[in-house]
Amino acid sequence: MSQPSFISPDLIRQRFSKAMSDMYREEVPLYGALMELVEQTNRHVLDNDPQVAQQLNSTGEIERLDLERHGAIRVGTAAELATLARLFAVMGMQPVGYYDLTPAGVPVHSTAFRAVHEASLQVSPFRVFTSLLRLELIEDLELRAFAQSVLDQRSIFTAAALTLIERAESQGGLSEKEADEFVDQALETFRWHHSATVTAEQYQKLSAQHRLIADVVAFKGPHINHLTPRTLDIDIVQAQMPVHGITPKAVIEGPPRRQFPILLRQTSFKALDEPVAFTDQSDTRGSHSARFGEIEQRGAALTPKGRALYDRLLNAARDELKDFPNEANAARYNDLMAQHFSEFPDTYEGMRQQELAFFRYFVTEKGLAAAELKTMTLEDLVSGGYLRVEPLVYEDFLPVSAAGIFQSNLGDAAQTHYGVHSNQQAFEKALGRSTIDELQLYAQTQQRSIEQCLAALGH
Ligand code: OOG
Ligand code: NI
Repeated sequence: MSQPSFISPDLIRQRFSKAMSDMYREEVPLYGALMELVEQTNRHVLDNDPQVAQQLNSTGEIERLDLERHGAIRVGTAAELATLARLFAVMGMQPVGYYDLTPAGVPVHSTAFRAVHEASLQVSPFRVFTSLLRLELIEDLELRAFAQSVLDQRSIFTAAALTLIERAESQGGLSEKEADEFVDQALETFRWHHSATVTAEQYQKLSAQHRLIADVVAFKGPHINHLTPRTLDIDIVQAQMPVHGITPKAVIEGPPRRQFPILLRQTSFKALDEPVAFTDQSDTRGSHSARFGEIEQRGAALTPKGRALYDRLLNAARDELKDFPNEANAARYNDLMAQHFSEFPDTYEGMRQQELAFFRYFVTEKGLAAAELKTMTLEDLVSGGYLRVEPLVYEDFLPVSAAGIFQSNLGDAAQTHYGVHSNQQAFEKALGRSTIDELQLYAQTQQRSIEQCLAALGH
């Protein structure tokens, strides 16, 4: 029997990401407006900033830029999370990182499903920030039991999606035709539903406990709540949003503006009020707000040392602000961030020398032409111009930023204080596997690139 030919998981992910974007553009017209603004901004930056254009060209990132986006979903049970992990695995996406959102008063913990190898990321960097509701944080036991029973009754995957997941697992992949069907079926899990699964009164009770609990429990599935394009200049987009009738949140999350971007900067517009029908209503006279718009700018991935410095400076600025950033203190927050972050070197070479960021190494023309380089160290090769470096792009999320994004959509009233904290073990038990440490992935990519360069130079 001939070997069946399977389509690569990377291509399934690429197709799925496109299908998701098409679906969301139809569901949320403002998403289309935001995409246009981001495209215009990116074109403007590429035309006017030769350094950025050159960097994106030389790393190949230019090819993924227009495809690049992340989505976010929230699920209610361990079984849902575990099956999602299997669904994402069909598309080559693994759970990377653990994010605890309870310090921000949001009763979830999360991971990001994404591709893990640089070659796969190049085909499609699509990621999904996935949160699991922590029902144990609902203090009202009756309400907790009610939420659990509603969640236990729903099935968020189509029968065909489940069959195709099993087939992919047992065959070791999917054929072209199966992959197309898988994309169609998987998409159904993330679709918006105008009809809720609870009565208006039940919804109110869940929502009064926490708006996020209502969002997870009262609907048929984990509707995608935003899909975020990557911009090359988030400050331009932030300033342009109001011109396009879109109101951004008060501050951009993440590091301040810099010459050489690091990690991740994000901003969003507030969730829309959307009509829904509760089970005791015949029409969509109710309303629910969950879906919002977000944009982000990605910069260099930081080493553990760089990340510790980032966390220290961010905390120092926030401590000095003495409050969550908001409309009233936004200008002061931006000043404090700029002051504190002046300590973080703002050149790639400075970050590399101090081992604050991860890099990818490339052999230069000069390196290829040179004969005897065997005795040179990596540093000699870089300073001699035989190798050049580009930063590795940060592929993950930031817990403080994620908290800010959650909060701007839930309203400040939603800042609950939870006594419990992170519980990665419980999360991984629900997930059915451990999460991958993102720092190791960057270290491996950097190491592979060094080894490839040294091999190419005959070391
Ligand atoms: C996720 C919020 C976090 C990000 O990019 O950090 C987030 C959610 O609201 O479900 O999207
Ligand atoms: Ni997001």
